[in-house]
Amino acid sequence: MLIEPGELLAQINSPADLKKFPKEKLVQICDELRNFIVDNVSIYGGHFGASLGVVELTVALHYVLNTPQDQLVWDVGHQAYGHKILTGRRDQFHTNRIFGGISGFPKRKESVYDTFGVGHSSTSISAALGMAIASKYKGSGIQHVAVIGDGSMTGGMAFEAMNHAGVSDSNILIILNDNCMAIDPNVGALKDYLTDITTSHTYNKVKDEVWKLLGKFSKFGSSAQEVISKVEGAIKSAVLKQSNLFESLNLRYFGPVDGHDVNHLVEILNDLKDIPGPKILHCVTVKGKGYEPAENGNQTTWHAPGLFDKVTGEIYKKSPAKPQAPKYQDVFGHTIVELAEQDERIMGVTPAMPSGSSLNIMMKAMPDRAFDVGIAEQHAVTFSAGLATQGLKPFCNIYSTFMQRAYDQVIHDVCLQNLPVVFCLDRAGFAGADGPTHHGAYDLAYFRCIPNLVVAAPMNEEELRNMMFSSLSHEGPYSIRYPRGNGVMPEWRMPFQQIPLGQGRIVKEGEEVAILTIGHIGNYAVEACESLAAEGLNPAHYDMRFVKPLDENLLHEVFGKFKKVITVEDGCLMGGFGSAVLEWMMDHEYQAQVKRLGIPDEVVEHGEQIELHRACGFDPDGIADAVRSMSEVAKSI
Ligand SMILES: Cc1ncc(C[n+]2csc(CCOP(=O)(O)OP(=O)(O)O)c2C)c(N)n1
Repeated sequence: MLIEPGELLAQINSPADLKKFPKEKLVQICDELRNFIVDNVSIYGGHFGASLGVVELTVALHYVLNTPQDQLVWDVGHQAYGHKILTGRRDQFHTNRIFGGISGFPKRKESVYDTFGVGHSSTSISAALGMAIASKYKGSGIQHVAVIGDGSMTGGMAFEAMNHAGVSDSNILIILNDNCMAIDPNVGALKDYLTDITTSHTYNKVKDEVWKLLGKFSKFGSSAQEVISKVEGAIKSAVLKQSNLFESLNLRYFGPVDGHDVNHLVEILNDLKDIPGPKILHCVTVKGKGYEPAENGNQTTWHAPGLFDKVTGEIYKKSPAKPQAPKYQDVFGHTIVELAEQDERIMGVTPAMPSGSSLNIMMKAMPDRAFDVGIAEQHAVTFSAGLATQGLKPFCNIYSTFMQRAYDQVIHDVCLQNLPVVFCLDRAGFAGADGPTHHGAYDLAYFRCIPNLVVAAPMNEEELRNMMFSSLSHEGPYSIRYPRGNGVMPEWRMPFQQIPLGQGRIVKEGEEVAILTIGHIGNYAVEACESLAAEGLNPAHYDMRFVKPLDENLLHEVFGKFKKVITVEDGCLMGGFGSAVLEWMMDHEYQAQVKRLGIPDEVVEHGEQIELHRACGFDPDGIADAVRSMSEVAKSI
């Protein structure tokens, strides 16, 4: 079903069309844009609250800037739906995040208006600064704007970039979109600070005076600029500098302003165009603005609510007839509490993903033992290392894709010192609709080469629990990766059992071909074996459980018995589990025909997980096909 845009939005196929409207029409355009987002996301899904919160900012930016020549960089990009709709993608918007459709995030190859590919947070200031300095070097006078949320501002990269921007002599404009939320409520001292300056009366009074002066002078060219600098210098350095974090980094600070007053935003952005140097505009917005349930309800739920009834605000829930297997993240969330009740060394750490990782269960049950440290993966890892030096047992839960941020910390701060941190890598393997920026494709390969680090992956809920339990008696770092979504065991609360380090298991005896799997994807092999049985084929199946250390006894058994081996992993083929098996085979001078199934060396786009597994040939049919293609029995049938 195609959603009809409103009367004015229907006429906007590019920012140039938007500019044709007089300022008086901008409020109506914002309303229509907001409605279009609500209509589409309620039916087709996607991120929600963040885009509603920046509707006015998006319209104002495209109204004032000369995009795509002027460079607009969105941080994370989950809030850029309005931007996509105004920049020529209105009629494709219903394909957002769907296999073969447009991406849920800005993407350079999708549009010239998407100046920088995003998905991971806190990159926008660095990227925009690079662009600004490049344009200065080339002598072009274009504008550079980074739009960054208060959550993303907690990421170290944002600070590193501001530290550079403050001495850069560039004209970059940073827009801080402050809605007090990350996915969960934002955390940390910066959040408190932003709340303070947003609500302080004295501060705002002084700021308003400065603003008025700037407004008066900025229109009158360069001599006026000098006056501004002097006035600013006198007032700001006396009153603001000591008290303003951004000013002390040499960024001119403007705001806080109401991020939902589109006409005022247009005025301000026009004024700021004439003010040289690096600057920051602090906009106060409301996540979910304009859609009552999202604005006033649970903003975390409405970050990405799934499909919902636009009129009643009811989020559709599947109510399956028979009991469902739980999500892996919930098995983690409940199990860590269960273990922590028995073992007082256990602590929980998440960088800004309490709900996504289900660590919020522990944060609620044991608030002094579970920490949301902000969007700060590097810090989360080294902070965990610090806890471990003191005899504690931190479980540091980070999505596989975001762990890429903290690679050096894993090596340098944890593994070289052999500290007993347990890494739980959620969303490992294909992430699904979020696409390539979020696929947890690389962790098996990038963890496998680090000394001391155990690399484990459960095939089901019971194994996840037992690996968490077993990691407690391990003296060094231990990683456990599991995918997004549900497991396979509705009855999952089994008593804990030790899994000896590096011990795999045989799932099914068989003949001719052996399938070796790692992690949850092993369940596809089970399905494949079932369908092959109907054809008279009987491959063996091994759940290896560990990529490091590999189960050498099991591998001797496999390569002693089978001359045809298939490895399956929901991870990159280069350097991953299959590579580990091949290396082992060569080192032990076995000869076998080995077929590796997994993620190829290319950027795999977004889609449902099963669609992507199918596209890469390791869904149940793909595994069955691999067995058929290797099997002499199959050829003789
Ligand atoms: C490096 C990294 N860690 C975690 C995430 C997951 N994530 C996506 S959006 C988001 C919250 C961003 O908050 P903010 O920047 O304030 O934007 P808002 O959603 O509030 O508009 C988080 C933590 C991410 N995208 N990148």
